[in-house]
Amino acid sequence: MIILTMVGWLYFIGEEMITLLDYGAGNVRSVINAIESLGETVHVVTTAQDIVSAEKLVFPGVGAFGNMMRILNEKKYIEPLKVYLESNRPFLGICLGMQAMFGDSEEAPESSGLNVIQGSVKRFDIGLAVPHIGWNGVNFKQPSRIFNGLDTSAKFYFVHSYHVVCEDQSAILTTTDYGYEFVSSIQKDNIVATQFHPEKSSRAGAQILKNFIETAAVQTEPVRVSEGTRLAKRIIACLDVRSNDSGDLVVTKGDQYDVREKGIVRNLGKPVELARRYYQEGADEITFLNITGFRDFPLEDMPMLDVLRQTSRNVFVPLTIGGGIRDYTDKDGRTYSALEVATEYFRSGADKVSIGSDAVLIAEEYLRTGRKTGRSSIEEISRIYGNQALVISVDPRRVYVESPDAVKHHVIETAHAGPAGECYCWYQCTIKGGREGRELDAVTLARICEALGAGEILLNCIDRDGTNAGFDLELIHAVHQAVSIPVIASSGAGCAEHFYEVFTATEAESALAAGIFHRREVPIDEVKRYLNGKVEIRN
Ligand code: 1PR
Repeated sequence: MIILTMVGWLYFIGEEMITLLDYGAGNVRSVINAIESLGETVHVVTTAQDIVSAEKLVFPGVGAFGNMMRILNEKKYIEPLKVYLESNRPFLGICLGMQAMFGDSEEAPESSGLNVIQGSVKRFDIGLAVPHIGWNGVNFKQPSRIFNGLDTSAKFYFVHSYHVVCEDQSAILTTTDYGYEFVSSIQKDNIVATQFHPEKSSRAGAQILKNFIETAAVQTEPVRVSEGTRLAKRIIACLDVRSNDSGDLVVTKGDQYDVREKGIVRNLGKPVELARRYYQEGADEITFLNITGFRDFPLEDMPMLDVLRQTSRNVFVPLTIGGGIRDYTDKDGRTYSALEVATEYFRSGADKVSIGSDAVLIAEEYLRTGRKTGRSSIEEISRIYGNQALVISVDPRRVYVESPDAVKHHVIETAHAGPAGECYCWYQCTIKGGREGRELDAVTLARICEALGAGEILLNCIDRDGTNAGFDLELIHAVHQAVSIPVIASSGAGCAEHFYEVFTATEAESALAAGIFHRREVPIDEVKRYLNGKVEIRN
């Protein structure tokens, strides 16, 4: 069937498939993978005509609002999108793809949105960590077929600093609570859009995508009116990856960052297989750290990109990758920017990237000059992909001092006295996987990185890494106090009680572990069973 629209666009409705609008920023691979895992074929938009001709259109907005609208304008996709939306064919907007439906956004006041739903986009203004990252629930406000088969306790993965303020009350499908109640999905006839990421929301998200695809499904009434939602504490599995001495890419694990045992790199399994296992056991996120990235340039280390591609085909929770994100000149003199490395990671299936060594050097430069250049990897990546996509991985080591003013760094009083009975310490930043200590403390680093655009801190601790002695609560508390972005507590988990301890004694939004999961000492589902009823988690 061929249809001529009022504004002259021709479209024909042919074989049913899902059309996906990829405007070239961020990770759309996971959306494609999630839809394909349901047995559907995905056609990626390459021309404006593809949008107008689509049967069912999915728009996974990624990155920052201003950049998204600029690219949509440059590609001349705005008019076709409006034509599509007016035609009332099935549409699913995700995250920024939902925000694009509105008139404008505080994130980029100079850019206009599509303005098909009345309202605007505002930054969270709350006393909680922003971005809002993690698994939260929804309060149903109207019937919808999109939530068929899901109960009111389902949680979905959010990662955003801005949310819509929907003036058209009839378009509000769900709300979510984070500091206050905000609109987490909208529905207007066949237009549905969610602030959360169905493609990263495990089985609950797959159900939403299935409901979107099966347009014949009946509307369901909300089972009951929910009484507020709560953000879950996240349990993250971390895979330190490197080539072993035979050149195979393996998951390894350090003991205070020393990954060799009797001179041989520990081999704890294959990255893709382990990631899949952790997903099935209930990990809320998976992090890969390419631990030799500081010396092996990741774009020459293609197996790591392949690990991401393969993992994102079967693992539908967020994937973070770190290691080697920095400017680099190869042996032929070709220069790559940190942004290019990050882009390659995103396009291979990463949802977030993490920067370690380069962040320390950037913060040192900032302290020296007192000004932002706008060109550091932190600023460039967060500008294009949004700060929610950028994690800073910190590798600090405890240094004891006798008094609070013994050094110019951020010193804390500690309950665990040093070897000479010192009651104070600071946390020295290191680079190159702990090999080189710098004159910078972890609290100052975190503060500067937040100011430059980082969205989350992955807080390791060399002293605790691999010890099973529990998280360094003093370090976590000190860094969390200094920033308003979420903090991932890392290093030292030895039992399920340690997770309870870190979530109750500190404000950490999530906790990461490696060794106990790799060695099957305490599986993820056991940690969750222990926390259930004591701490808000995703079941
Ligand atoms: O500096 O940007 O190239 O990034 C390199 C990345 O690799 C950094 O994020 C750095 O943390 C990481 N890394 C470098 N060397 C090592 C090493 O172990 N030799 N791993 C390393 C860091 C620490 C944690 C670990 C937790 C939990 N690994 O990620 O997973 O400590 O372990 P546990 O539960 O067993 O105690 P760049």
